[in-house]
Amino acid sequence: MQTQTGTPPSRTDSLEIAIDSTRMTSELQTLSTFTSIEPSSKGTAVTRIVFTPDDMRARAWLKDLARSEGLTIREDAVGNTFFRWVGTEPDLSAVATGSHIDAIPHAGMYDGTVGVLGGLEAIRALKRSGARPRRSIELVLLTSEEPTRFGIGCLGSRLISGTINPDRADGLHGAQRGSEDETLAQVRTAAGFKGPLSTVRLPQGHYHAWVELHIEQGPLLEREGLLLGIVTAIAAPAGYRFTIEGIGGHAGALLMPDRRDALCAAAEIILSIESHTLATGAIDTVATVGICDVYPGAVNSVPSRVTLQVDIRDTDPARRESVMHAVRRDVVSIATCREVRISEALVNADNPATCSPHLVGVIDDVCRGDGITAKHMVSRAYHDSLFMARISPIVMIFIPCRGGVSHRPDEYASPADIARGTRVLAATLGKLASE
Ligand code: HGY
Ligand code: MN
Ligand code: MN
Repeated sequence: MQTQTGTPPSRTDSLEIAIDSTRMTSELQTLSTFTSIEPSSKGTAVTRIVFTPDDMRARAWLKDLARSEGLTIREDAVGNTFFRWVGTEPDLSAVATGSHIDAIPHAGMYDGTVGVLGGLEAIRALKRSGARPRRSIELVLLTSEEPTRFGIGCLGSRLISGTINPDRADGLHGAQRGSEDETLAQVRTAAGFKGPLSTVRLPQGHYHAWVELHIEQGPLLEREGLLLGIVTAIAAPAGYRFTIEGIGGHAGALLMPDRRDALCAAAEIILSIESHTLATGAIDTVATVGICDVYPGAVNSVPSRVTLQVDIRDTDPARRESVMHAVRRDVVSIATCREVRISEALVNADNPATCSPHLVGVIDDVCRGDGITAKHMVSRAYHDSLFMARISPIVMIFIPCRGGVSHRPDEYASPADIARGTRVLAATLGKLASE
């Protein structure tokens, strides 16, 4: 059977794996409609926050697709959903693939979804090829990869890997303005996911291997004219929340010498973060202040309280910490000079992950067989794989995305690149499931 993409199907151990690219393109398009569609001149903007009606409709649609493929379905207490193709030796540890379908506000339609629908199509392609895997192959939809709703990313895979305390997770409050009163416990229960979060945990060795397909979310593959990336390491993210408390007042009557302007102090902190990050001279050290909440937020009122949410990442956690130490020294002097109170709260500080050399080698072999020159590379975006690495050997497959753009409506990956990545994924899963 020839693949619809017109490119030769991948061969693995005499199986002919053909990807139905037309169907994948249509399914990605359908999945992108489960959103509050914002008019955007730059492509299909997607907003799909975890446990919202859009997310729940998308999950239901996906479960229908999986059911029609004869996969068994299990949902855990936080909504991680496991679609399993049972192998001929079901007691063996399974081979897993998966990603997320939640999307940050005004995002694109490929981040995460390529890994979920790619995993489903990889299973379908293996079934069509006549493969009879020894090990079960499991597609996993992971809950809340994005930090939008509860302020910390990868909640589902953190709970699977025991990287977050279940009680702390259940007690997380809404991180979006106006949602501070809701907790994860309330929201997940209302969405139908009940039971203690401690039951989400999976043991070391639960999976034989974990392989995630994802868009690169960076420009390197396209810039170097390469068609596929094999991730060898995932950078370590950390999140901090700074609260600056000054004295508010009338924008006209409160004279400058009497001011304790919280936003001006916050501005100095933001620039301190940027300058100390640049001062490392390391391209792998990145920092962002993506949220700045100003209270009371009136044009004619001096800001009395500001909350900054900081996202800082590095392949080297010690270097990441050195940036924060330098920022803290500045924070002390900013607080003193401006007579404001500045407090810091840790959201998360994670270690990087190294991908399994064996799994990297398996994908190298598949790519050689397909005549694909693959690039070994670091992922600076974090992914659920970062936490699945705590319980399983992992690897990621990257496909190019136009201009390296992601987390924007104009995020784009071509049907040919998606089909190629899916075919390599299918061949890899087929090989691993016969180990
Ligand atoms: O922020 C990240 O790296 C991921 O896309 N959530
Ligand atoms: Mn993302
Ligand atoms: Mn993602």
